[in-house]
Amino acid sequence: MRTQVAIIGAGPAGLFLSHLLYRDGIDCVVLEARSRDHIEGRVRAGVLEQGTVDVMHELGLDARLRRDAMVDNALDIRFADGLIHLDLPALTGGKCATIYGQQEVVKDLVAARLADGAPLLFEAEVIGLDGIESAAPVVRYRANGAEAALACDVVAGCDGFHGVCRDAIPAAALTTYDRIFPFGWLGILSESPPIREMTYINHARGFGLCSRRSPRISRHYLQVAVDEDPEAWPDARFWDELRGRLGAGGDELVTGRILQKGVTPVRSFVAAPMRHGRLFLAGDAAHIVPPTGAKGLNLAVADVRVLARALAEFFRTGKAERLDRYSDTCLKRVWKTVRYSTYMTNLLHRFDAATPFERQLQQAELAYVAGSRTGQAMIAENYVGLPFENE
Ligand code: FAS
Ligand code: PHB
Repeated sequence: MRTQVAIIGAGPAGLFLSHLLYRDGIDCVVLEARSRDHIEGRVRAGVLEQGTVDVMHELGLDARLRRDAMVDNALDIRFADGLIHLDLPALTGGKCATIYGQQEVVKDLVAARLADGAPLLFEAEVIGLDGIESAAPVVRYRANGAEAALACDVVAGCDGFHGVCRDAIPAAALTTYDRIFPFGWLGILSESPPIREMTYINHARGFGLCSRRSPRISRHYLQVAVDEDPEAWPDARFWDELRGRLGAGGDELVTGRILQKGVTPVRSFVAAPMRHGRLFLAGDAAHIVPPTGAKGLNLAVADVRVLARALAEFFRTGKAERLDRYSDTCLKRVWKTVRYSTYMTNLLHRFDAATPFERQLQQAELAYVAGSRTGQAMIAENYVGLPFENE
């Protein structure tokens, strides 16, 4: 097979890129290692920035989102000394966040790609990239028990943190930055109505988060040990601990059947540059941000928005200036997002190794935000999403 752009991975990065390129008349093939059911069943992120919603609207893919999504006009932070209520539109000149599960986004983008009759191969695992430093790279993959090759002009590495694309870049050409936090998030999806507001919790026993997916489905998280076994958390234990960490807000909590439970590590990782020859990394293949900022999916969209524009220029005019600026442009927003996600992670979690001084500092930061419109506006403008970078 041959195409202009080989996209590795059908997560948000790969799927959004495929639609942006298709709209611009650029041939691309998406190779996804897992099955359609698997990728559409993966419960992950849920908060969409306005920029992400705008891209879905631009692509004409937001019909279900407009029907089913919830709008977040506020954000609550509960801590020992009280409640910080962030009125998002008032703090950001009218902006808000949209709640719509990542798996719903994936379903919408997969359905549209298949409806276009555009190539999206499931259970097609990429096993190697050849010639990424040449003008004619080749992607080797395994499908239906046989090996195959896809010749292309450009490879988009959208295969997530555990994919193969980042490793195809020579170690000497890559600088990585890593911070692994000493805890994980135990997340559940439950058949229960969400509490009134998206609520972050700083509690002596650890962080908690009460989120939502719809008026009937909630998404809640508890800070746990990094190697916590989800099976050590029967439903009753999860609900009791979350109610305890909610404190005064606990009486709002309605329990229900838990549909999914899992532990996610909390880490920051950045690989730079996000490009090597004709290979361009996007999304989790290039960076991981702590889920505290609800940014992973949104950052993936921001990357491929830049990449799609650069590829459109390249294929239309042969000019590579935007492609040459791709990594620097994306990394500006990546590092600002790592900053915000790290700030919120440090603000809200229990750090066992924290000194008494550091614990006082954390409580003082919360007290400052509680009394400062400036401090609240910083959180709000990041939560709803920073402006896209001008490439
Ligand atoms: P993804 O990992 O989504 O997609 C990569 C795709 O590439 C996958 O479908 C994979 O199967 C495929 N692939 C991998 N190797 C391949 C190969 N060799 N050949 C072909 N295909 C291959 N973010 C938030 O904002 N909030 C959250 O609450 C949150 N929770 C998360 C929970 C978990 C368990 C995880 C892992 C991540 C979570 N994230 C969260 C981050 C998440 O939403 C990512 O940021 C988002 O999925 C990034 O999208 P992609 O870059 O497309 O990567
Ligand atoms: C979610 O709903 O999955 C969610 C919300 C806010 C976060 C992280 C995850 O900061």
